[in-house]
Amino acid sequence: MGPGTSAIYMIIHNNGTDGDQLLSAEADVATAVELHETRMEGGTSRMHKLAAIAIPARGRVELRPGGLHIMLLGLRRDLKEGEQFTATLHFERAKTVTVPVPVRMTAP
Ligand SMILES: [Cu+2]
Repeated sequence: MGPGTSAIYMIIHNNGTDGDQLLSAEADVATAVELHETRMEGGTSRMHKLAAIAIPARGRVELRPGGLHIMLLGLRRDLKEGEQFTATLHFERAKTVTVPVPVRMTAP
């Protein structure tokens, strides 16, 4: 997505009876991690920083190219296809969740 940046995509499930919110994320491969949403505006896609991503009760939210994503900014090193790093997600209710993130290259 540009030099020194990348994005994390995943599906977040909430099996609970209460809604939850993803509040922030961390990954040691990046100096900054932000919650983003890509939206089309006047024919061009632009990314917006979000304060949180809501996960509905007994529902799921898909983070995917062209939509919601976790943005990695200021990568500390090149990410290589096939490697894996760890991301830490902070939720309002579920608290801290650590997930493995496999690296895949996508066409620019
Ligand atoms: Cu982004």
